[in-house]
Parts: sequence; C-alpha cells; structure tokens
Amino acid sequence: MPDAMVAASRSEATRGSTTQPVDVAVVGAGFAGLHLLHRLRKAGFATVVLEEADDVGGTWYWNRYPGARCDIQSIDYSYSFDPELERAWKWSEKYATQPEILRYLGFVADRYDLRRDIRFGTRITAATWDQDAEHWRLTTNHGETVSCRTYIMATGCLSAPKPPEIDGVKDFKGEVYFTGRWPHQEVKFTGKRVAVIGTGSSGIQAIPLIAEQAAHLTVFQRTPSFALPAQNGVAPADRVALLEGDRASYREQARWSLTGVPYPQQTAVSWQLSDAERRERFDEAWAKGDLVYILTQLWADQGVDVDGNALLAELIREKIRATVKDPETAAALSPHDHPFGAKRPCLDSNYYATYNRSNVTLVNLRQEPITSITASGINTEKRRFDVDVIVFATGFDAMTGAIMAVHPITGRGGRSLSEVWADGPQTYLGLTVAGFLNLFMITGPGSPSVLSNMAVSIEQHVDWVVDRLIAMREAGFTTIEATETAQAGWARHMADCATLTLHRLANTWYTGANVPGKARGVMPYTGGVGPYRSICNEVVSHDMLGFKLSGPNVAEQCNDGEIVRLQPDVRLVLNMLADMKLPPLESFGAKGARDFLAEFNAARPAGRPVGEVVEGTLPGNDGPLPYLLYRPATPGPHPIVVYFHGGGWVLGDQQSDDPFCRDLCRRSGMIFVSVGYRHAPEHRFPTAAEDGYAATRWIAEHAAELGGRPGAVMVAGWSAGANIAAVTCQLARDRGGPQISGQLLVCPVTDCSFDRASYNDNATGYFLTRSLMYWFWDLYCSPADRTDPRVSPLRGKLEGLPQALVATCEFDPLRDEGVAYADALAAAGVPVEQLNARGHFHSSLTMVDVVITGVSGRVQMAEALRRFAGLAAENSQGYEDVRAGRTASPHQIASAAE
Ligand code: N01
Repeated sequence: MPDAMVAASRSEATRGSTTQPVDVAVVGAGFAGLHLLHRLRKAGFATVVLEEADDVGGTWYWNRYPGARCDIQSIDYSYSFDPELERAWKWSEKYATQPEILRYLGFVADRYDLRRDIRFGTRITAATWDQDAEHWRLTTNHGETVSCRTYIMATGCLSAPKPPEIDGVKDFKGEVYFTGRWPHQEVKFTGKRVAVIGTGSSGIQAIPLIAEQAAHLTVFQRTPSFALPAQNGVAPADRVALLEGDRASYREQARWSLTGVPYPQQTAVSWQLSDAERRERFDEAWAKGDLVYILTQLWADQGVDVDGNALLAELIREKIRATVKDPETAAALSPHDHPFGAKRPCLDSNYYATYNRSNVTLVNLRQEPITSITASGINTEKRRFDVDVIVFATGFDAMTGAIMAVHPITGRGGRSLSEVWADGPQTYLGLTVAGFLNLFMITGPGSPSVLSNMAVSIEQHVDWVVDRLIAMREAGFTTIEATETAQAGWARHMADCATLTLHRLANTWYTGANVPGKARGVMPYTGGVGPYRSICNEVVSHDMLGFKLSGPNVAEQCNDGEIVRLQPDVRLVLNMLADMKLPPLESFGAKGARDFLAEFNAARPAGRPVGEVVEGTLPGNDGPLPYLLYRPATPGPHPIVVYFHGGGWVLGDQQSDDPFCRDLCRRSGMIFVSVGYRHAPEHRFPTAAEDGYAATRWIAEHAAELGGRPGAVMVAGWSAGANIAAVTCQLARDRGGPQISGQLLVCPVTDCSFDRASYNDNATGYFLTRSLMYWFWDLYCSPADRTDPRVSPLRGKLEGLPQALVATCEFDPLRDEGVAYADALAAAGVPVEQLNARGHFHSSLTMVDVVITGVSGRVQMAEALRRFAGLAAENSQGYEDVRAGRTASPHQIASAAE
C-alpha cells in the first residue's frame, strides 16, 4: 500500500477528516519547493506544498521593494534540471528584476502544473513526529492538519524578517515599509520625506530609486557594505556564448565549481602580482559588474588571507572616494571593519553616486546611534529627523529564522528543534538533524546555500533528498535519521572550513550576529559547492554513512561515522593527487622522483616575500654544501634557525621547502638557513646526519658574519630533515657544541620500527605511503645501521637535549614515531611541546598557501621558536590570532578586523 494510503487509514480514523495524508509535505513554494514538488510527483510520491503566501515565488514573492533584483547573473540563477525549460525561457537582462524572476517562477509552476498541489495561504504552526505511526503531523493556521511520512522545509534562508529592535516603531504615525514584506500595490514616495534604515543588499538596491522620487531621503547607516556596480544590461555575450556553446557542460561545471557559477579556480596570489597588475585585474572586474567574478577571479588569496583581502578592499574604497564628492560621506560609506566578502557584498546601480544628490543625507549611526522612533520621525543621539515614511531594510533572522518560525518542531522523544538548537544550529550536511527522523531542510544551516548560487545548491539538495527517498522506498526503509556522530563530525568539518575563509571575521547575518541573543557561528558551509556535492555523493557510496535507516520488514542499517575527517584543503589536495593517478613515487627511481618533485614544487604558489634571500655555500665535511639564507625584513641581528628540508634523505634540496622557510622566517622574525645536505643513494648513512651537524656547527660559528645573533642557534626540519635536526641536537650535546637552544621537529622520522599503528592506519592514500618510506630507508641506510641513533634518534640518549616542539599529523605514517619521540623527550626531562595536527597529512604544515588550515600550526611553531630564542611572544596579530583559533568571541573578531 503506498505510504499516503497507510497514512490515510491511520490518521483519518484517529484525527478526523481534516487531516490530509500525503507521503511528503513540503513547506515553501519558492525555487526549492517548486523543484521538489516536480521531482517528488514524478517519482510517485503523493506530495503537498504548504505556502504562506498566496502565490509561488518564495523570497521573490515577498521582496518587491524598488530595485529588487538578483545579483547572480540570471543565466546562472535559473533551473537547469530540464533543458526544454531552459530553451523555453529567455531572460531580458543580465540581472533580472524581481517581477521578471517572479514571472519565471510562475511560468515554471504553470509548465509543470504545480499549483494544483500547493495550498496557498497556509502556514505551519507546529510539526510533531509520531514515532508509532512513523509520520509527521503538521498543524496549519487553518486548524487542518497534514500527515506525512517525510517533511521537507524549503523555507529559504532569508525569509523571516528581523524586527528592527528600535524603541518606538509602533508610535510612528507615517507610513512604514519593510523591504522583506513589501506591499503589492505601488508605493509612492513623490514629495515625501523618506528614511531608509539599513544599508545591506536590500537598502543598497532601493536607495537610488527612492532618492529619485522622494523630496528628501535620509539614509541611516550602521555598518557600511562593500558594493560594486552591477553594470546591468543585456547578459554578457561571452557568458551567453559559453552557456549556449555547450549548455550541459556549462551547467556541469557550475555544479562542481566552488560557488555554483562556472569560473575557473584562480591560482595567482597577490604577492606575485605587481601593483599595476593587481589594479588592471581589479579594473577589469569592476567593469564586469559580477560579484562572483570579483570574489573568485582576482587573486587566489583574497578570500582566505587578510593581507590579500586588504589590497582589494582598499581598491574598492578608492572607487568610493572617487565617486562620492563629500569626503566625510565617502569616509562613512567606506567599510573598514570587515574583510571584503566576509559580510555579504552587494551589487548596486548608482548607489554611491546617489549620495551626491542634494536631496540625500547619510546619517552615520556609528557616530550618532538611533535613540528612538517617535510619532513624527527618528531621533539620534545628536539630532531629530522628521519624516513621512520609514523604510526598514534591516534584514532577516537568516538561515534559522524561517525554520524556527514553525514552533514547535517536535522530534523523537518529544525534543523540540528550538531546544536542540539553543546553542546554534546543528545539522548533518545542512539537510538533516539528529533526532528528527524523516525531516529534511533545503539549504539549511550547514549547506553552501547563501555562499553559493542558490539555484545550483537547491537543485543538488533536491536531487539528493528525492533520490534518497526513492532508494529508501526501493529498499523498504521507512525512516532515516542522522546520527549524533555524523552530526558532530559535520560541525567539526564546518568549523574547519570556516577557518579557511574570512567569514568569521565579521559580525554578520552569516554568523547570527545581526539578531540580538542569537547563538554565534558561521552558519553556511564555506567549503564550496563542488566539494559539498562530492561529500554528499560519498555519504551515499559509503552506505549512507552517518545515517540510521529502518523499515518494518528490513534489518536496520547504520554505517555510523564522520564523512570528512581530513581538513577541507587537505581533502582537496589529496583528491587532486588521486585524480592525477600518479604511479608510486618510488617507481620513478631516485632521479625520476627528484625531477618529479622539482616539477611539482614549481607548480606550487611562490612563497611570500621576506627581507632578502641569499644563496651561499658552507664548508661541509667533504666539500662545500649549498645553503639559502632567508632574512626577515625587520632590523637585525636575528636569531638563527638552521633548517633541513624533507625528502626521505633522497629528494629535495635547500630550495624545496622555500615557502615554509619564508613563512616561518616572517612569522618568527628569524633568519632561516636552509642547508643542502647530501642525498642517498649516492651518499648513504650517515652522510646526511654528519652534513647536518657540520653545517650547524659552521653556521653557529659564523652567525655574526651571516648577520645573525651570535650564540646559540636553533635547528628545525621536516620529515627526514626533522630526523637530521633531532640527530644534530644529540651530536651537538655529545661533541661539545655548538650550542642549540631549541629544536623544531615537523613530522620527524625518529625510529626504524614500522609496527606502530600509524604505519598501518595511514599506509596508503595520504601521499607519503608506507612503501615510499621503506624505499627511502632502503636507499639511505642498511638494516644493520638502522638502530644507530644517528638515524633512529629515538634509540639514543635523550637527556640534556634542547627544548623541543614536535609536530605530528593525524594522517601520516610517521605520526606515532613523532609522538613517541616527544613522549620520550619529556620522560627524559626535556621541555617539549606537542602539536598534533588533526585532519592533516604528512605535507600539510609545510604546504604553505595550499593547505591554509596549517596556519595555526605554523603560528604555534613560530611562537615556540621565539620562546627557544628567549624572545617575547609576538603581540596579538589580530587576524592571525583569530586564524589560530585564539579569539574568543565574534565581537573580538570584528574588533581585531578593525
Ligand atoms: O539585510 P542585511 P538585507 N538599526 O542584513 C541594518 C540577500 N539579498 O535585507 O550591518 C540600524 O544585509 C544593518 O546594519 P548592521 C543578500 O544575501 C539579496 O539588505 O547590522 N541599522 C544592515 O545595514 C543579503 O545579504 C539581494 O550594522 C540596522 C541592514 O540593516 C541578504 O539578502 C537583494 C538595524 C540589514 O542588511 C540580506 O540583505 C537583497 C538597527 N536596529 C537581499 N538592524 C540580491 O540582490 C539592522 N540594521 C539578490
């Protein structure tokens, strides 16, 4: 018997004839609800859509204020599920107006005959899960109920307007409008004194048009937004040609892109470009009028790095100053308190120039906050403004507001969603919540949603959910529920993703900061549309990882676990490497592997500038050894760190860890001397160790000549280089110098035993494989020599060694021997700090600017080096501290941004 009929027989009997039994109830008839209805009906599910408005359209039904338009190009902001539909509709402009988008959604509703299953004017007042019946019971404002096995919230992210939180709103005797609930009849401003409160996207779109009509417009601005000219008109020929040239491929690229719009990934970083090159790129982007383009195509670091971002932010502020004639107004309109893109940037038509009009006044609420609204207008701390009309463009209780507006939503065990989300929304994939069986959200918190082209994200969510419902039906499952483990894992992954971007550095509706008392945290998924899609697919291919499925006649299924345990950027790097399907590195032979590594390194972004980089040679035991000296830009003399590169004693050279050396040189303010020690198999054990020791001794003896601080040096290294650094410390202790004040060991080789768990757990799949390590060992050291402390320092005497920081990575075969070395050092009385990098692989911490989530680890390393050198800790670095996860509250975050 179909679900709906089962529901009918149960619920009609128990609850009376006002209950509508369906398989699936969808709330909301916007972009998501319409597509859901179409797909669910086609799949044979009895479906009803419940919509509060009296027509389709969702956000485009409510937001009818003057100037309302989309700000993703219309050719991208469209459904792609039906090529016939695409051919049947042509947008008239690059960015369609609200009426045109509403017409489009009406056209879609008619084309698929959707309205007959939509109950308009219907609001859900409560939703309760009935565990016995395995159904949701939805109560509506009309008193009728709907009984459904699956309940899907397609309520949108920005549909619950936020109250303006200003005293006296009700006292105002003039006209009041909210952009998010604009009346259907035309609002006339002619001859009136109008106030607009709020300068987000809605305000910025409405202000120029209101200014054209009003006798006088006063804009009350609390926080300035970054806005770019939309340069609206016909859709750009190049984009249209791309789409029409190969529609299927264009749409597919959008689905796998980061933002849902098919732009390539930008690789150039800001410091590789000259001022002139950056300006040229910026001017081109400005002329294009395309938010996604400017957010993704200028330089790769602008969305992830405060310095790269600041360059762009300043170019935009320059444009504002060039447009707005009054310098004080221009300054007030120029954002300084958040990175560009961290708060939603806006597209405008004539916004800044509007402030040159004589009938427009900007009131900077940072200098004179609103104190009250009275019968006749608005009072600030300094002035009184009498107005006839107030337009509130004050935004939304975003992402959670519309979901929580259905109150209560009661899940398993009688727990309500508002209880479960009291400290902020928790979801699995932004689609489901543990404890709420058969409840789905489309673009819920935890989905890429508002950080993406919503049309693309919505289609992905709808397809994923409907495909799951079909698969469940085929397998005989009747309930689906996310597990707590999966949900907690998703929260961790979300937090990891959030450390990648700058969104957490601003107080915005993305973080819940715009609603007093709302829990704070970055709510949308910041990891990108394509990665998100691949994760959802992986959930399915791993037997619905993180979901419990049950049904009356089938065994319960639960493959519990976390879907992403790697850091998001590590996952991207490893996926990219896997896609390259490279043969094992060891199969290239030593020369081939060296050539490969050189090529691989050349393709990586260049390291950041330091004061200077000097090439040199030092006398080794058997002839000169090359080195590279990285000097900070600050005045010296600086403490010296002798650095040994990674590469299994076989690969690499003094240059191969260049970005890492530059990064640590900048962060610690120290000279790094990267030594080119000799390699196996040409020079086997103990050459590398002895070269390392000899180089350290020479550098310490010539510290002053090198421009460094005389006295003790420090040693550092990564992988086999960390092995050399550790060994050097033991040799220096035993051979009477040089004096070493600290050792930084990053993923060190410390022992010749291969039976620790990490050698098995991480044997393959994480670039450094177990077999590659075997190969390195074989080339460097015969089995008879391997227990020598000069290659297995864990087997040496550890007492009396310099203090250490030992960094290990979770997904590294060498993890456990690193931990063992740190533990052994501590047991021997050596002060030691451990850094266990969760979700990272062997190369993570040295892949500067590729693995951005390694930043906090590198900050910790630089701090340790400063401590080893007896220097004071660096003062708060603002953003850096935030990135390192040391800033407590979002308010502090925003002030750090200032
Ligand atoms: O809302 P917002 P919105 N006193 O929250 C101010 C999408 N959208 O409706 O920043 C004084 O951005 C508030 O100040 P502050 C888009 O994603 C898209 O404009 O909190 N001011 C802010 O300036 C967008 O981001 C389009 O200090 C108060 C403004 O009101 C999202 O919707 C068009 C205040 C609110 O800005 C929301 O945009 C429109 C108070 N008590 C919207 N309370 C497209 O183009 C709030 N503010 C597709």
